[in-house]
Amino acid sequence: MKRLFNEHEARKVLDLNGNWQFKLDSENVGESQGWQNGLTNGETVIVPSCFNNELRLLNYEGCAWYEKKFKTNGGTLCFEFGSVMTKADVWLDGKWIGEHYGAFTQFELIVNDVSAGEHTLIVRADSRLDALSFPQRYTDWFNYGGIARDVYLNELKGISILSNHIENELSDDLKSAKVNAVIELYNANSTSTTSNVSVTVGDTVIYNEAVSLDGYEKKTIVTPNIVLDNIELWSTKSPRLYTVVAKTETDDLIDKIGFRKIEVKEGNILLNGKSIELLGVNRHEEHPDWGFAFPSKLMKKDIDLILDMGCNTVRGSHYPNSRIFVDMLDEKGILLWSEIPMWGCGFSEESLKNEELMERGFNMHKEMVKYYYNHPSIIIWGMHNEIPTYSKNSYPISEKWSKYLRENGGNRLITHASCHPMRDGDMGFDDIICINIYHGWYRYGGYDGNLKDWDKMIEQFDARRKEKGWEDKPVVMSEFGAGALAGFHSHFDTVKWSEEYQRDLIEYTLELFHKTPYMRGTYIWQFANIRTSPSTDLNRVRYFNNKGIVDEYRNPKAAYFKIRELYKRFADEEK
Ligand code: ADA
Repeated sequence: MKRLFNEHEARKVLDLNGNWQFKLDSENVGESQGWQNGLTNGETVIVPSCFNNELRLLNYEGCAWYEKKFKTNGGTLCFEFGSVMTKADVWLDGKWIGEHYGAFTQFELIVNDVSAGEHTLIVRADSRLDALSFPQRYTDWFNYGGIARDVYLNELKGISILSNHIENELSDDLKSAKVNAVIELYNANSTSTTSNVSVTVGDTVIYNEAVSLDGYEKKTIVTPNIVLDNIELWSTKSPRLYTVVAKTETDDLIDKIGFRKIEVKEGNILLNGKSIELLGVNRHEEHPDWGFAFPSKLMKKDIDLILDMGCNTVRGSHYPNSRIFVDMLDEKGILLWSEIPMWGCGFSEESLKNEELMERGFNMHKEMVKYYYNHPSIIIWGMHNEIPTYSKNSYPISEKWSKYLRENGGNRLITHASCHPMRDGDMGFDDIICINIYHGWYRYGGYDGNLKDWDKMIEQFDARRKEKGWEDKPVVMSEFGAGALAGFHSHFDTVKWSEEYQRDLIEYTLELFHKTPYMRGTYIWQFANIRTSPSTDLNRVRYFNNKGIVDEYRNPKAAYFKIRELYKRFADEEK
């Protein structure tokens, strides 16, 4: 996949990005008309991209077909897709080779015994949202479609490495780490094969053994624990990364890891044993000109702005972000909250009882853990956002998912973002309690609709958490904010949509949360304006969610400078 470094030196990888043939299928008739055998009268588009950024397709939701011709040496091929929005079906030379559901995680399809020469790869991307989709039809971001992240072709030879997780546990004094690898292997030969398999972390070989697999067999090996002494920790101030190289006689996989410990103690969040206040923003990986096919240069710019504002963390709302973006966070020492696209209001109480739908969500968690496991920057797994957690239907889901993430997700804090703090039934499963509320912007029942509502809420929630015995769980304000139309100013601090109103609301709330002893972090909603969907009834002004601290072209609004002042002061106070 596209990373900040090459994942392979030994393996032959072909870049399948660039020109593809493209054809719209608004009636979904392509398969019955044989488009899987080849597209006629297609037009040329660039992959990766979202089709909604093509002329005339601004609001299109539905199927679109893509075709790419490529040459290969043949043998066993592994097609690697960074993200197809939302359902993908893939054909090779007219033969269906697999499918994938879910817009924001990568997937691979392996095909054996392919002849050398030219071949045709066809992808149908279906962006429709329905009762079984994540998110559901009703959502607050634009539902872009297409092949939004990179596509690569890997030629697999002999025993190949599909994935490699490095599990690690730090000693109490944080000076050494117990490490082992969980390596997923695949034999690309049709006959039984033996190969040496080795794993190196930094300069230390932690595994080096011969392994045998039957023809086309998949096998996962868990290597014994090795203790690494004198390790350097990964932290926000000194994000030390170690290179991990897994090798067989015919293949390799390179990755980076960091050693760090995240935990909660007596209501505090501790990174490497030291209390940290999370100073963050929510960020969608979206831009009106590229949709979710977000260019790496812009990721770098977002990170520069986020650091300039004094943030030490980002919430990847509301889905797994590109791996290369997470690499950048690893490198810069910025903490990340990663979650699946289970967006609130869209999910009804009834939908939580739909087993097929919930199985999809569970699978998305498994994929998120699979691909993002090694990134040290990810300190939080978010289960879901604003679903009806007051209903008994969400309880078994949060119970199952939190258990899975705790047992399989490495050293991370588990949470969900709740907009029902006073009646949420699932907070007991969380390591940190996360609250989304917009007092001063939206009006909530039982509140007056002004800034003073915050003080009342803080008092009420304090009483609830004490009554429930949740004093040890730090509370983080995971969403709050106000809309502002860039360039709209007012002398009156009561004029909503002005830059001043947004700035003053954020100043008020940040100061208040910072001085509230049980609160240990803030994620302002949101970093940049985003496009929203005209087909939902949210009726967003300009069809944008305008709560960005920067506008959609990354120009700062007045709040930007206030946040920079406050976050820098808060960070200094922590020292
Ligand atoms: C919710 C939601 C966000 C956004 C926000 C808003 O909290 O989680 O995605 O929609 O509200 O702007 O109202």
